[in-house]
Amino acid sequence: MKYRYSILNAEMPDKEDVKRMTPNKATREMLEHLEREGIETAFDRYISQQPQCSFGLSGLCCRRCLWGPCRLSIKGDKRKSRGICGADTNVVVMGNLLRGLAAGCAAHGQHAKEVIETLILTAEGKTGFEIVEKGVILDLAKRFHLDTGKPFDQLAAAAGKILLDDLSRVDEAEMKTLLAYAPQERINTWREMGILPRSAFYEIVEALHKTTLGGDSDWKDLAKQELRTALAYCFSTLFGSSLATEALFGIPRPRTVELNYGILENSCVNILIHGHNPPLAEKIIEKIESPEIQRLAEDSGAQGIQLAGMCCTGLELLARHGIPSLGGILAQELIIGTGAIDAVIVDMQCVVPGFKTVADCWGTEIITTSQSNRIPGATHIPFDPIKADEIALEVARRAVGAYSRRHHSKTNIPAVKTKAIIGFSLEAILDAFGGRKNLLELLESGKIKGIVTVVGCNTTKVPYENSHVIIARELIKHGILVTTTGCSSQALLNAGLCSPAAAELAAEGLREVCQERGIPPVLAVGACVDNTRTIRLFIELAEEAGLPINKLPFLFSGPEPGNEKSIGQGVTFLALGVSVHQGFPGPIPVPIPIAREGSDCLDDYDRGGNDVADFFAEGIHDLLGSRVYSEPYPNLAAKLIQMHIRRKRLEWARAASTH
Ligand code: BF8
Repeated sequence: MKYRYSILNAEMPDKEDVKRMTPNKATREMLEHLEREGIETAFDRYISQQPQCSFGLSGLCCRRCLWGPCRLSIKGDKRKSRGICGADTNVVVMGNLLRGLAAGCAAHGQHAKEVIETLILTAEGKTGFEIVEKGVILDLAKRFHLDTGKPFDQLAAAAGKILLDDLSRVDEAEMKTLLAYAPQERINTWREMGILPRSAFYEIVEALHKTTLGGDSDWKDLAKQELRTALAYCFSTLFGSSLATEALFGIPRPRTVELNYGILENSCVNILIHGHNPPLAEKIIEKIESPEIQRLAEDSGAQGIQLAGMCCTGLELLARHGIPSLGGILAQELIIGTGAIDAVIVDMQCVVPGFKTVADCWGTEIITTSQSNRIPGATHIPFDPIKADEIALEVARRAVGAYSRRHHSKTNIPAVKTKAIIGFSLEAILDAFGGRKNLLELLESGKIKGIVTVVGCNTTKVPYENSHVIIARELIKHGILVTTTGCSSQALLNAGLCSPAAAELAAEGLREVCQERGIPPVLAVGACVDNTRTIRLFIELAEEAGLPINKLPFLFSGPEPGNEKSIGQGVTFLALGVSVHQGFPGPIPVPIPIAREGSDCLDDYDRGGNDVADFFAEGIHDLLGSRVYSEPYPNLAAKLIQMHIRRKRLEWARAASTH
């Protein structure tokens, strides 16, 4: 590893490290191909940013007001331990973390808003969509204590309005989705701590308000706002998006798929669908199958149309339709760099600006469809749920029309394909294990040692996808079942860990269970908002055990944090009582080492301190029964997680024997 950050006890890779350590052969091939072509990607721009600012990396840079930026130091000159306004390191670190969480909550919040609005308009008969999973609405209606004797469409609209209210309420009231899904023990704990939220949008505003110049200077109160905002994030933006999407487009069921770069076809129109919000994408794939669009493709000389997905819209299409997804956030420039993508249709979030530059090198058509995500030079055809049919047709025509402009001599498609089973919704997981009672018994007997959800983004700060794959592989090797979402799931899918054949890599008990049931030891659960499925699984199992979630052998791991959205994921699980492992750079700050007194060696550091980091590693455990483990190196992280699972199993056995 080339770049060492002694103060953070971390190392970052150069591009050679990435090529050597990334687990997907196709990634390596594409990095080399683009290097030969002289095309720059995020992996190059990351090198040109070295060395990165240590203040920023450790959360000690405050640029919230116009007096700053202030760079706080905890060593050397004492006068620099506070910003110009007098804020100390705790306030700055906690405030930065809270602002990051609020931004992530806003992203998922806008996503939730669009899909919930589509649900309501559909229930009112104003769109060309249908509510295909009626059971989701009936279950919601029961949980929300609606009059289930009412006509279905009225129930659907009423349930949708509650989801929307939980997203945007300003008045003082408790969130109905939270009350409907969270375990009573947690609700009581959160109420006692004073962290029950009003709504996502309200808590975002309050988070920003509290962190303005001269606002809240009590870091412990900011920590409470962090937890409150995370609960709003979870029970509104995640639950709202995931449930409304399930109602509209169906609950995924397991199916076998083939994915990775090799599914692209030189002789077909290749269309990449990218972003997070599936309603328009659902309509587009419907239109792609229409005779008009198929004929258009044929007329331009193509042998067919190959759809592929990326990021979370890709994962939604993969889960429901088996449309292969190709990669996570850092793969977007590489995928376009194959030269085989004729058009990219993007909706919102995780669409990096650099990808347009790569697209321009190949003449790839970019079509943006969200008012929130514009790209200069792209074709913009904005989504409107009421006109979704005509918009989808226009987008499909435009995308297919791009095929005739492709330079066929310039394509480079890595011939790598991977098999996987996908579609493990909560219902599918429970079915696969014969119900929650059976799954709990498998956990209790130790055939399955624990369940860890490995999720989240990619970052250039670690060798691309290496941490996800090493951690998941080590966990299954030690009998721990893994669920996965987001870009992490893409890494694990492409690495073959979501294939039933991966059971061979698992410890004996887990291997037997997977082989008996024909399932993989790593279950691809869906998009990032579908972390709700793992949350609901943990809630179901805790309910079956008659214990709080924090007593069971579960853990959340985010090995390669990147987007601000990932902060809320981790803090949500913490609030639920599930401990969190964060890789590097963790959204939750790690203790900052202090240079040893009298030593002039730059690498001679003590562990140091930081009240905020200590709170997340220790203090929070007394309140919620969970804690944060920070470990950048994946092999060590896997060991740490195994130790956590072992400790939880011992506690569980002790609790059972005293019952
Ligand atoms: O919501 S894992 S980089 S794609 S934020 Fe984005 Fe992170 Fe990927 Fe989907 Ni999630």
